[in-house]
Amino acid sequence: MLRATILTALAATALAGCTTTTATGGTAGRSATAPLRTAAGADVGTVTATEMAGGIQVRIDARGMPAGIHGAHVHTTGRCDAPDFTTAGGHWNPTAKQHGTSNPAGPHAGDAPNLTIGADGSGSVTIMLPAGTMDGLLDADGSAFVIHAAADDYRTDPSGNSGGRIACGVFAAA
Ligand SMILES: [Cu+2]
Repeated sequence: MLRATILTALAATALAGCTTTTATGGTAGRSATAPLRTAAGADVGTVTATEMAGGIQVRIDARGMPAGIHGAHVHTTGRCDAPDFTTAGGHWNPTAKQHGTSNPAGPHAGDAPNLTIGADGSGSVTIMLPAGTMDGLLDADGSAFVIHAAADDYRTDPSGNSGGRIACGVFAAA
């Protein structure tokens, strides 16, 4: 009986510790990375997410991609099964909004500005996801970063008319 009481007390202490850490922002600075791969398995870059005071900063470093403007988003499930990456699910949307920063009912937490790929096939951008948290990004079913074939119009629900999914990466704690 005494032993059970002590264990219960220890468990309560551990839970309180977690809560305190989150409430005080003690988790700031945690990061996660997602290796971007095409349907054929080619390595086409890396996405790095870092928790900050104003949300999650996401840096996309892409290479070996078709030149042009591409929609780019955090998707809700950490699975990137070729060839179409539909297993990544829809956009990360814990607050049940519609798609796009130009949509009055938006945006999704996972919505991000378009990625511009140059003539050499590479492109980089650093963005901020103000509604993002690392606990949400790395929840039980994880999350993935997806690059699309076409530009995101920032307005059309659910995916901004950004076309097929040409690269995908699953976030893992770094
Ligand atoms: Cu997307």
